[in-house]
Amino acid sequence: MRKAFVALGSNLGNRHENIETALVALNEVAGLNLICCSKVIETSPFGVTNQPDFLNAVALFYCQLEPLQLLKTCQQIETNLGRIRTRRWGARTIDIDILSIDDLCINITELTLPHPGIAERKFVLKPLTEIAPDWKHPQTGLTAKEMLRQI
Ligand code: A4P
Ligand code: MG
Repeated sequence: MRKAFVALGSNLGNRHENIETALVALNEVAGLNLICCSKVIETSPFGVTNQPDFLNAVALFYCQLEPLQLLKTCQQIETNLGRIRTRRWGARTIDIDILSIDDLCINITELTLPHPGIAERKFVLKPLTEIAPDWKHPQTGLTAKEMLRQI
């Protein structure tokens, strides 16, 4: 069965509850089973910096969904949790990004895998390294631990 790493972020409303609710909702989907989740960390906003601090976490799931089904599932849960898409990188109740699904490399309009921002985002690499230090980026061959050391 495939394994999917998913990044969660929230900087609006009850941030802890948003992350918790998203994890529960993902785990309730048929074909998704939570294996583990990192600690939730507080991080300064990256990109658009004049917005509240984020809580971030990374979770690992067994995934029987096709990649685009997983994307739609994440987006549906974002919508259910009251996310309103405003500007790119803006404040949000919940953001659910797919970091990777096994070693799949996908580059279509709706979905890029692995997620293109992994190597430059400490708020992703820190929790990813906590739960999977030896996870290897299929294109660069670098592990999570090595990428974290480089930023
Ligand atoms: N998309 C393509 N690949 C993926 C993927 N692997 N996972 C497409 C999820 N979505 C993917 O996403 C925009 C489009 O990306 C979607 O339509 C999907 O088809 P979105 O969630 O609607 O918009 P967004 O999240 O505002 O844009 P983006 O580019 O995903 O931003 P990020 O990368 O999510 O950054 N600072 C801290 N400290 N912590 C954060 O969590 N997050 C962001 C948002 C900015 N700064 C942050 C944090
Ligand atoms: Mg996103």
